[in-house]
Amino acid sequence: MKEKLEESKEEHEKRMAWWREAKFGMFIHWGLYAIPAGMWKGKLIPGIGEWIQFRAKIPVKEYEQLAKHFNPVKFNAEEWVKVAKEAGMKYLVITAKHHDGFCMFHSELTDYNIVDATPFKRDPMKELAEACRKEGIKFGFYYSQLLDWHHPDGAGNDWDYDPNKKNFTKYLEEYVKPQLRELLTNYGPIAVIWFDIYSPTPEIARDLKAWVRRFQPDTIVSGRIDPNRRWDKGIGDYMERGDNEIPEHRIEEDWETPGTINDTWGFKSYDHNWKSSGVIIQKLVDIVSKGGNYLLNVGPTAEGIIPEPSIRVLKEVGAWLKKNGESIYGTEASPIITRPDDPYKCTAKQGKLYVHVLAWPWDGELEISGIKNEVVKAYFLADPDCRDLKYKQDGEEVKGMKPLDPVDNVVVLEMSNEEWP
Ligand code: H79
Repeated sequence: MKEKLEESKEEHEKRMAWWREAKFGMFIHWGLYAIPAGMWKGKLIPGIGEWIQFRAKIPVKEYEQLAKHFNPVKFNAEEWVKVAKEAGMKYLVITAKHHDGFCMFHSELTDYNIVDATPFKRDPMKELAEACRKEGIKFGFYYSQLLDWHHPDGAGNDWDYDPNKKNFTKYLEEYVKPQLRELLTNYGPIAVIWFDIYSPTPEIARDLKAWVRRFQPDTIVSGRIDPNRRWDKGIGDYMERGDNEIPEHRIEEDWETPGTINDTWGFKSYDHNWKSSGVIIQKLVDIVSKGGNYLLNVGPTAEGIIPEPSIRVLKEVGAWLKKNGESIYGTEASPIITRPDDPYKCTAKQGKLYVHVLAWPWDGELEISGIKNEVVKAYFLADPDCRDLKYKQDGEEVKGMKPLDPVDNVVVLEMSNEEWP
């Protein structure tokens, strides 16, 4: 392997600074799979929508035909980025190439890309990169480095190609790397390259990471570049949890949970299992209280529309964040250990503990323990007047507070000095 990489802790810390502040990002899964949208030849294909080619074992020659029908005339980059911005999301990661191998960007390496193979002929990644820059949203690419069901040497498709005849090194050196070079040189600053499951060996993972660094040293590389499914950071810049998986406890390292609003990443016409905004807010709080980031997915249609139920949820989350964002952005994980059945979760900044009360106790009085400092004021974050909440402090216990909001009442406890938390 040719690429070598040595870098200091300072370089790493500097690279991660915006990401640690951001907490909440938009994931976008968009590709040819949005056309069948979970149905093939009249049959419902179970599972996540972007896996349809695999699940239905659709031959490349047939699946390729979808490109001729991909014409998302309703796509509007600025509208999408505004949806993310209004939701309070600070970064956006979109599928440049998913496992089906279709390139949603203009590539010189293959004609199997949105500019050369579709009637649409535009490069939506260019438009999104530009819109993100305008709106101050960080922009990143998802890139499937292992699985490619279209490329004869990519992994995963053994219904068209004989696995014994595949040359993965050739795919990597002559296809993946040049494509990464395109993504890292043609679209301005790239905040994240989101590699998915998993590089075949640690050597390949390190080589790919160094390859990314060569073009944009500030680009954050996702944890799934690592072949080990272990949860420690490993080769990427941060730890990526499993899809929709939230750890039980606080984790000291940087980590992220990618999540869906319904049960699919790529659009499926009949997946109506939408989580409510309340559930999404509580997941965001849970993740941030444990020190993580939440990368929440939308799966736009083949016309280029983000499904209306997603938009509604995101608007409601954004409205909550407008009032309560101080308790999310730039916060630290909870200094108090909470158990899954505790009615509250915490985030913190110097001198302030944000107590997210997810379910106000039935008797109507909140009790918080483990407060290792004197509380001098308590109020609801959502209250513009910061009116005093009545409480009693008894050692490490603070009790007697009554609720305001049905979903998450953020109570701010201001400390007498900034030594804790
Ligand atoms: O991009 C999204 C997924 O497509 C991708 N990661 C997120 C962010 C992903 N790649 N692999 N996986 C998820 C694991 C996939 C497992 C399954 Fe299946 C795919 C379960 C059902 C379909 C494997 C193939 C087991 C059954 C069929």
